[in-house]
Amino acid sequence: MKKTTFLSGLGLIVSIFAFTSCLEQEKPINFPKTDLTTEAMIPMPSEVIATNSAFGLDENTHIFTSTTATGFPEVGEFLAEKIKWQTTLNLPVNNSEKATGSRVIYINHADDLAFTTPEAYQLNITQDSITINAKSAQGAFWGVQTIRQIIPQTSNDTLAKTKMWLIPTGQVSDAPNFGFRGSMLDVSRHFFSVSDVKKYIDILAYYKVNILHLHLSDDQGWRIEIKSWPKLTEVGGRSEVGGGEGGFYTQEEYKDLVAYAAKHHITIIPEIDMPGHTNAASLAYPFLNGNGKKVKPYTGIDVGFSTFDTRKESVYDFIDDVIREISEMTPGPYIHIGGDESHVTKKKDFNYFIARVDKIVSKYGKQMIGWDEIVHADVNPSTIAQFWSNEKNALAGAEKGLKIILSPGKKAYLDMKYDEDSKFGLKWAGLIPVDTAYNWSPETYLEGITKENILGLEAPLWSETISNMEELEYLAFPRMIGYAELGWSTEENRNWDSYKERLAKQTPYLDKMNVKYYPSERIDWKK
Ligand code: TNX
Repeated sequence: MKKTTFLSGLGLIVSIFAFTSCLEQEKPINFPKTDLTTEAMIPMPSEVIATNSAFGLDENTHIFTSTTATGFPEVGEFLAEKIKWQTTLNLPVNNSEKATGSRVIYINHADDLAFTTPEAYQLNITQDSITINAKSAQGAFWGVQTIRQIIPQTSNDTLAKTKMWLIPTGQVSDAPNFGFRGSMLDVSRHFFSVSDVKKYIDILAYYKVNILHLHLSDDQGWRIEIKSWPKLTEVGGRSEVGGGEGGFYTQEEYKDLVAYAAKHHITIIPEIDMPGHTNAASLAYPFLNGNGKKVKPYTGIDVGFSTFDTRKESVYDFIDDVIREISEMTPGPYIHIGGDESHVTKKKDFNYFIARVDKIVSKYGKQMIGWDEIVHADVNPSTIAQFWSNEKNALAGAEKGLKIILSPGKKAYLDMKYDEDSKFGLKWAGLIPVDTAYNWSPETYLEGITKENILGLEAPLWSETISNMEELEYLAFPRMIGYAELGWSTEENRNWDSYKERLAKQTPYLDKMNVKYYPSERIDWKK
């Protein structure tokens, strides 16, 4: 272990004395041999060293955190909550009065470590203590996920008087390969409730995903309340694919989702797709429409027929209001403005439109993201292009110096069927079985694009064919777990044979979360 400052704050020091004196009175336990390197951790950490003994997590274990560093006590509370869920143990957090136990988990702010990114963490597990060192609460939070993944399912009831969950000892040093690791949910084609999205966030966080992009508007429905334009949700929110009732998030609900994501160290990226994919907005306010046709409600799944009128000033006033209200509710740095498949917008109008919207997004202090079609417009150098299908666009974007998010349809589209028999999904980009989803490298996928050009990786889940959580989970899992590893682990730490073994052992977690994942036959699921 490198030199660290474990002990921050007098309270922590006092409590450790209390623990040490208790420790002396306890009989040594003969722990069975363990091997931290063979634990089913996903994503695979950068470095794992096993020391072959165990930390006995039991009712006498206490959690302490740095108390002055922002967010650390909350990370401690989060760990306590999840340990309770996993084991029923009710562990005190930063409570030295209750400190009668023998084992401690420290979540420690370690500023002096040469962590390369705020998301890095180190984990040191001995028989007596587990220490997470991190320079930010986010790093500590990812360290907590690693701990959760190595707590065994069952306790060992023969070693001591109390039930003990034996955590293998050793060290983990870990940092993400990409700082942007995301998933997207299309809540427009079919609406998904706040509680559905929260469940998705829970699972993403467990696998260290840090971005959730919400596709909030499309031809079939507008899903976010905009106070200055109320008909967007009153009229535009009342439909979805197949004729269902639709729905939308009030601003309060959206803020609640953003806060829930933040508690899980996940940034929400809101997307308002334009100038195409705008039938629902134009249905609410017909002056926006630029395709020359009468606007009617749309519940089909074809794309490319709608457009805003890009040459009308009032359209930009409308967009200014929408971006302002959304920016005010979104603490994250990004606003996604869509830009895909605007097949009925003339090229020069499209580029004019994107450049104007780019300026509006900057005006509200945000960084714009658009689908790869936006790269030909005159945009800010900090604007980001999301590659989904057109490699030339991605290259042109990179040549301009724009960062690229990789979401290649053929590899990373969660809405593609696994195989011909898949119950849900589309197949325009091909079939994507679990191994195809995993076996590619973001670093080298696009010729001419290097790691420096890449912001990160995102796997989108479009919802034309799914309308409830069970169907969502069928398409998202297990593939999303593989994308989490592709985003976090370096190329030398990724390997299908190792991954498929570790994936097979995710069943206790997925089952306990009641996730209806697709039980691919390519995985030897552990029951
Ligand atoms: C293409 S990907 C779209 C979406 C569809 C998706 C279905 C992208 C930027 N546009 O509008 O939902 O295919 O797979």
